[in-house]
Amino acid sequence: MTLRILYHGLGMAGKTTNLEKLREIYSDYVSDRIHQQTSEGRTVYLDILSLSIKTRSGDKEIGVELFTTPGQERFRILRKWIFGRVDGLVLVLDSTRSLEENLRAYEEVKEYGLSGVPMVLQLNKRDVGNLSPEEVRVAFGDVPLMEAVAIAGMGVAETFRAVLKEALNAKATAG
Ligand SMILES: Nc1nc2c(ncn2[C@@H]2O[C@H](COP(=O)(O)OP(=O)(O)OP(=O)(O)O)[C@@H](O)[C@H]2O)c(=O)[nH]1
Ligand SMILES: [Mg+2]
Repeated sequence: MTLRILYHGLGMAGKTTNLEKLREIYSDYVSDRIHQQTSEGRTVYLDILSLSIKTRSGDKEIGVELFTTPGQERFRILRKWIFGRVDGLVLVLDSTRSLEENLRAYEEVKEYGLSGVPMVLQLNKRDVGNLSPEEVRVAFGDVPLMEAVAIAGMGVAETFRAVLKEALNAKATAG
């Protein structure tokens, strides 16, 4: 079984940083990795981080492919391909941007037909931003919400574990 987990959010929200930190945290489990970036460090096509992890009981190995959407407008056309099959979604919210701006990223999720995909929210850039978790909860309701400082690695593994759990639960329910 391979699970595909998409990190989506506004440009510069911290999607690539999440994958970078996960690559460090799960370095023993990394099977492959692609990162294509512009000279300014923005993601061009996408990042892929491929992990091979064991279930809690240790009897099964599952592949997890993590990928991010490129935030820059000029790469918008690529997103239709990227949004193909997705088992779990992390919506990376940028605390330095308004709720309205962040909600635009969620509109894209719906536009691309992913509103039924298991989702968790990551409220990133807690070290510099003011967007409040309460405000986010009002907008999104009962969706799991993790606060993070991705550049410091805080909340990164927690977010990953949360989305993995949601994705696995959904798979188990679907049979
Ligand atoms: N202060 C602060 N900066 C962060 C945090 N997370 C990421 N950044 C910075 O924000 C910038 C953008 O981060 P990326 O991870 O490249 O963002 P992205 O969402 O992949 O951006 P695109 O690929 O262009 O869509 C970088 O300079 C990061 O170092 C955080 O928690 N706090
Ligand atoms: Mg990126």
